[in-house]
Amino acid sequence: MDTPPQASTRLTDLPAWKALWSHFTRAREWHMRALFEADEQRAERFTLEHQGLLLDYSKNRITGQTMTLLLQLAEQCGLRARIDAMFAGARINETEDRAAFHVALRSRGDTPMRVDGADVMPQVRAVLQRMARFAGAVRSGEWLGHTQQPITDIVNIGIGGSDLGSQMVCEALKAYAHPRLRMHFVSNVDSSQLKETLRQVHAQTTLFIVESKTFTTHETLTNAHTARDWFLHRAQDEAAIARHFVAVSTNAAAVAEFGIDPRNMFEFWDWVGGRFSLWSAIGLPIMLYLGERNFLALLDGAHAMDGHFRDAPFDANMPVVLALLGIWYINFFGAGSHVMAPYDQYLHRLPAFIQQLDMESNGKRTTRDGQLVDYETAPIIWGETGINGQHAFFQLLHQGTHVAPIDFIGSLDGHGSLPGHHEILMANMFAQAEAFMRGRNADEVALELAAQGVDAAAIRRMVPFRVFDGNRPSNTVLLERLDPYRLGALIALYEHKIFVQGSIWKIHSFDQWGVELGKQLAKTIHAELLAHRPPQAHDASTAQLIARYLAVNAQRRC
Ligand code: G6Q
Repeated sequence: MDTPPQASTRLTDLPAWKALWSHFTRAREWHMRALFEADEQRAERFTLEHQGLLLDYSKNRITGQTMTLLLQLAEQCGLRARIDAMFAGARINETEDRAAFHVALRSRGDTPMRVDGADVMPQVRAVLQRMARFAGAVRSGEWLGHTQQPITDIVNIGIGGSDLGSQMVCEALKAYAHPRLRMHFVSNVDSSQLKETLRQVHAQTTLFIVESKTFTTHETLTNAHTARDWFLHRAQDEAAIARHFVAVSTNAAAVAEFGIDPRNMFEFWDWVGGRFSLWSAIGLPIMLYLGERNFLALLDGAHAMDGHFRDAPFDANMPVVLALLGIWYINFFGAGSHVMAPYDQYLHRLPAFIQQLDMESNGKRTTRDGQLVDYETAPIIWGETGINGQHAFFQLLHQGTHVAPIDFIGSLDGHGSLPGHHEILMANMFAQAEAFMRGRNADEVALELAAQGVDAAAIRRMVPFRVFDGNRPSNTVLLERLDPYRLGALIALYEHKIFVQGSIWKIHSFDQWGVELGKQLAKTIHAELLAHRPPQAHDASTAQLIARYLAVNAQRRC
């Protein structure tokens, strides 16, 4: 009997990897049109459904054999053990020596979820209850500002993982929002964002949430200090801060030092990664805007996807299948990017959110045992609402030279849409996916032009420009409707997809040393711009830019 490959074997030495390469030499010749014609059951065979989410992955350059080999790859990479380790609260974020235990945040019921032997669920539930009490008080109008007026505006100050998730969810579920509350998100240290936000709000009726896991992030603390000064200038009373500033952090000492009463701090834990944190107290803006019930439904949806991911066999497992398809294109077809195309205006921040989730998690080139990879890892994630993309960059996707798989995401239930709109929206989504798959060959173009009465010579001239090769892969994810539960499941689907890919690439998906480096470097130059410190040895370009900046600003100060 063959010995099963060890999880430590290099990816490129695995039997399934080699088998996939030989399979690829045939697969790259296939056209999906022919695959559909050859198999009436194809759509059904390559569709999965779970918790109100349907994934149709039939418009991919795959056969059953491709999926079998990809699934073997997952097995040979030790994926099962990786999933078990994540759900067991193991320290899988090894370079930061932490668990990556966001699944505990949405765990429901009484099952203990342990990190280092200790059940984290009592603290998770306690914070959720505090969040719910606070959100309930703000929403009901029981929580008043310092002049006894109810809160009308919430300004979230945070960046990256302490911004994008809450912002994306608040936008996506606006239809569920409290009618009195307006949400604002300030992440950029460019003061124009804060200035424009403060112009729209009143100190008496605004609640600021300062969100930072570390409470050391320069952008966030600068914005928070400026907002505090703005507020104090108007309120003229330090005690009023307690009615208008709350913090979400793991760093209680820094919160207290900033001047926020620790009783107004909502805590989370080091085992929650920034980009996986919207389910924790970092989701406070979501709870405030949408209410406890909707926040819990979001957690429930994610929890249901967690159960599916942990328990479903890999061939019926949505995150695993999505991940493997990505591997197929990135590592074999050489696709360098992946497009997110939501056909739903409410999901307009989803591409940006998934971009961080994926690129910050898997944008790595060192394997978990410290070797450089000899294969590609995370693709560049980009995108925009599909309907806008169609009138902009889809041209390249249809007829350009890059292979970029696309995820189409839409909802079946057009309830709440203005009459006539939803059908047009969804017709476009289905049509685009069909066009990317089928394309339009020279005969079809010629026939169409002839039917329009175009003469033969003109047809010959026009055909090359109007031919679409098709064979461009896409997945379609259909939500029964865009509600908190399905959105929770959708986000968790992508979180797990990314984890599966990271596991196969044998990289650390839960650290982000690239982000840390940027944080450090800016500090040195900042001190130089303030002229607190003589310029360090920089390269000639950086030195020149700093000198030019100093010269202009010195002139302005004179
Ligand atoms: C996310 C990243 C990063 C982080 C921000 C903000 O996974 O670590 O985007 O969320 O740099 O960090 P703080 O929450 O510590 O301010």
